[in-house]
Amino acid sequence: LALEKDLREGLERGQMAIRLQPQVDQAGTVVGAEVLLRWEHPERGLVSPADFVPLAESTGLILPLGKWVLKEACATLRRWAHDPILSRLSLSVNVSARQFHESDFDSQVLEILAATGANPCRLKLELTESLLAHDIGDIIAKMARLKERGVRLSLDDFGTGYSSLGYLQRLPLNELKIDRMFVRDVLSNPNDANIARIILSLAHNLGLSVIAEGVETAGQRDFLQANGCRFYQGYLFGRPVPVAAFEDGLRRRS
Ligand code: G
Ligand code: G
Ligand code: MN
Ligand code: NA
Repeated sequence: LALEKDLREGLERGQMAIRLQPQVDQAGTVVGAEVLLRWEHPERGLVSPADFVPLAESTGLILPLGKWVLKEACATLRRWAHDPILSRLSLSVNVSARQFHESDFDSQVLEILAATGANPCRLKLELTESLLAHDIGDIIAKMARLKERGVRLSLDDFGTGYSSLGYLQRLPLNELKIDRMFVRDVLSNPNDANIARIILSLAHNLGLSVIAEGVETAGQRDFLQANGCRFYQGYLFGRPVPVAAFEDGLRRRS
């Protein structure tokens, strides 16, 4: 497969890059960022992970790729550690199911944290619901080991998958992330509005914080805020940008 070979070479030749998209609190203060992978292909241009993560998953390339993203994120956190503004931020890294189910995934993360010297409390892992369709005891053990060391855990794309409410209670999570599918029409579609409200009340009953993604308008933000949402991500607050641009933006803001 041409794309597979290209992707393997792309990783080896340094064509991977990360973008950071701000995550804000109710006051609009940036509290962190989601790390979004990009492939800067010499001919294809900027390729979205939506177009290569599925291939990377099926070929196993997601394992070195996922490690690379984690290293970049942790190296960035380490670089920020003594900055008065940036040291307060967290970075959220997407973890694919195949990556999480590697038998030593938890050890890999802890090793990267140790090697880079990043503060584990500043690292958040975004796990997808689909990842839960496995031996739940094993999943909980891995999550617990990471959480014990201070790593924060978020359940991404919440509401789109099959997570049973029974499991949800047992998972050592810190945060639920409301999928942008429900945020998009939250003001016009009563069904989506209800789902958003249910997720917020469920999360708060479980003692979890909630971040809404895909927030594009002040109206969406206001609705979510009125229903108890405290953290937001979306074009209203900022697009995914290169790390240097993200840092410059924050220095200008404060
Ligand atoms: O940024 P963008 O909208 O193009 O991302 C498309 C999809 O790719 C999203 O579902 C996002 O979660 C996923 N994605 C972005 N970066 C990573 C990454 O580093 N690892 C994995 N597994 N998925 C990622
Ligand atoms: O699956 P995941 O939640 O990780 O996907 C994150 C993706 O959502 C990123 O690729 C990012 O580019 C995209 N995204 C972020 N903010 C917005 C937004 O406000 N609107 C839309 N349509 N997409 C967004
Ligand atoms: Mn995500
Ligand atoms: Na999502």
